[in-house]
Amino acid sequence: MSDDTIFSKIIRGEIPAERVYEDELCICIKDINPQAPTHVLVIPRKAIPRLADATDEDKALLGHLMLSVGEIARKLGVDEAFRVVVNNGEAAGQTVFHLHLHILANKTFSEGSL
Ligand code: DGP
Repeated sequence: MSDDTIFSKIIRGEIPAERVYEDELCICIKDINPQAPTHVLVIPRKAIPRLADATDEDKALLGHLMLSVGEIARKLGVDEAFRVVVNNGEAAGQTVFHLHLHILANKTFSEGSL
């Protein structure tokens, strides 16, 4: 698995993406293939391939990503109802092997289901 995924290229500004938020540790971009009216990706600048590859060293970063989700949801005006999804591994639907959190909102979610 290469560290040099499409997301690393987006972080470096080599490939364009619509950024909705960024700070020293992460960026947030609109998903190119949205699965909901609001669908953005929170991507750490550090290239961790999968959530399962994160280590103790990444504790503060993972906390930062979760807090950023809340901040971004508020910024987008969707903080009353959104879902966060992390696909880990090809069999779970992961296609880009650089950790990212999907934020999905502005759609009707069925109660009690994923
Ligand atoms: P996942 O299946 O969890 O690995 O999600 C990868 C997501 O990344 C998928 O929803 C589509 C999105 N994506 C892939 N390539 C690009 C790109 O070049 N630009 C943007 N904005 N999103 C991308």
